[in-house]
Amino acid sequence: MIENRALQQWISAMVELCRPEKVVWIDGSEEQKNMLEEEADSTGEMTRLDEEKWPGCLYHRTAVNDVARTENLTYICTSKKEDAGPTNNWMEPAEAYRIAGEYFKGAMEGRTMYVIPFAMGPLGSPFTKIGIELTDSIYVVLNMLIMTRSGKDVLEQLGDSDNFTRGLHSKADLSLDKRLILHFPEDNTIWSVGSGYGGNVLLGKKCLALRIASWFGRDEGWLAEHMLIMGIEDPDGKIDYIAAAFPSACGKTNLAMLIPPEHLRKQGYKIWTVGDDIAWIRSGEDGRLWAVNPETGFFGVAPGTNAHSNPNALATIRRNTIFTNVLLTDDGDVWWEDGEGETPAAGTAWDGRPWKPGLLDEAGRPIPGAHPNSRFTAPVNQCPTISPEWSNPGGVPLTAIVFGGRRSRLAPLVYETFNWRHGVYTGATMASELTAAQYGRQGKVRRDPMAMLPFCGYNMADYFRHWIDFGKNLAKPPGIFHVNWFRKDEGGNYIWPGFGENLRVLNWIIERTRGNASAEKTPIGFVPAADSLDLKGLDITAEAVQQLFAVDPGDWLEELEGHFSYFEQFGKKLPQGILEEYRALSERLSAERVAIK
Ligand code: OXD
Ligand code: MN
Repeated sequence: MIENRALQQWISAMVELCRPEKVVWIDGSEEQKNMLEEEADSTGEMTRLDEEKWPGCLYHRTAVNDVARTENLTYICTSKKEDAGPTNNWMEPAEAYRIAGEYFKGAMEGRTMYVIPFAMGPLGSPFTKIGIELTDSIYVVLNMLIMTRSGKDVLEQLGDSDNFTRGLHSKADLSLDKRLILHFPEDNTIWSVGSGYGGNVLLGKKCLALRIASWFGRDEGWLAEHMLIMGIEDPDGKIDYIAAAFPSACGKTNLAMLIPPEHLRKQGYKIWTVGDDIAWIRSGEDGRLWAVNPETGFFGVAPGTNAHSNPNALATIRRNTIFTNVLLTDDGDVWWEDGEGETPAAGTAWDGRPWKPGLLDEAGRPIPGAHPNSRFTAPVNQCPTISPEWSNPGGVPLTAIVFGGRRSRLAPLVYETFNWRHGVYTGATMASELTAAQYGRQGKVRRDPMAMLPFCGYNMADYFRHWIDFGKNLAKPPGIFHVNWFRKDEGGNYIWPGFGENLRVLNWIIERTRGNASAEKTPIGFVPAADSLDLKGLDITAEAVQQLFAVDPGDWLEELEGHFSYFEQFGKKLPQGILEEYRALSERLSAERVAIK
């Protein structure tokens, strides 16, 4: 099928290592996809859902010990440890190949090795990177067909070049003690073994489009970011694009597909979805930043997706979608907590056990039918709000970059940073409360710079430096903002209604970049002046609004201690610019505290 020598040699070596029974090339055709779906359904690896309710949809359950990304088993394998930095697990490359090589040895015996040529980014775009994933999982193939541009067009584009990411994946025996997700940026290689969970095994996504791509971005002068991209059309038909970084499961998919509340819809506001998870960003000749979504699918969290939180996601997943670890009913229907429709009387839970409503665990807590990190994989172009520009090889121009976290206290609903470098500092000190997408205690606050903590493929201090340098020569840099939809009052209730109403905040951001919205200066940045944020029709008291925008210098000085201890781990590598921002912020806060006293 192909004449690329580098590709042939690499595949031969991997075949020798993994010893599959046969090798099947994925060509991207509908016929082959149908055959694979048929096969997955007949072996029980996947289950076809009811054709009427869920046309073209399949269901899959992963092993119970394999339901989220395993960050503790994810490594950056560089010759020098300091190139991976203190926030990544590191393994010496030869050692990593040796250990994982043992796990891969004969791991595909009796199985098929699928060869998936895939592109991240539109074919022919200067943004695009090509990868080849070898895998023994049909589930991976069917997901990659949704999430990436895959098949023979990609091989044609690759030609005889050896410039492609070499991805090897085997489920092996799925045991946790033989699971490793290894990145070798110096070799443009990814090895993933012992898992079948999307974030660990769809190698185009987190592994290539973030970890490996961030490494290339540093060397080639661009940014690979954990960001959604969306367009906001105003009543005059002008569309502004923003890219926004939030840690996993903080609602990026919901925001990217937001439905304007009625009064804004009536005025003519519209949302255009470009991407929900990853943005590759380059500077254009016009001095602006341009962003591309390298993916072609959404791999979204199912629980909590309902007609209020995200009607567009519901419309997107009506067909040709793969559901993973949600509840399955006997008649081929799926369901998840905080979703739509009536709770089924019975079904099979994410862990394969019979389930019915009202089941409680030993501690008396409800047993969920769907895993909290259960997912849907759906094609981007089925989204009702998909932007006509989503596949534009040149990307879309960015008006603003938004950072956000899940903070019950401290951070105001929105603030604008003073300039690019202060914006970088704000991104670098982002923090969020943990959710189900990560292992660890839910609710605990962790620092997650630019939402890239689990995804930056090199030393995070060098990443901060790259960000600072990247902004230096931009003639028209986007504004950098911070948002927090999750602030709570003393009673523990969210103050801001969120969801569609977040558009009010995005509008303020855009108006601010146009010089139209007034703001008040605080030590951490500009917050909306009274009456500057449109609150028409919202059931929110003046006192609550005040709480939303409050910046307490005492609390922030405490927060700053957290910044400092976080930065300490980077030692001398921490860029001077970050330290200067830290000092300046500290001085502004101290002065403010004195003024208040
Ligand atoms: C994701 C994640 O799946 O960030 O997108 O974990
Ligand atoms: Mn993500």
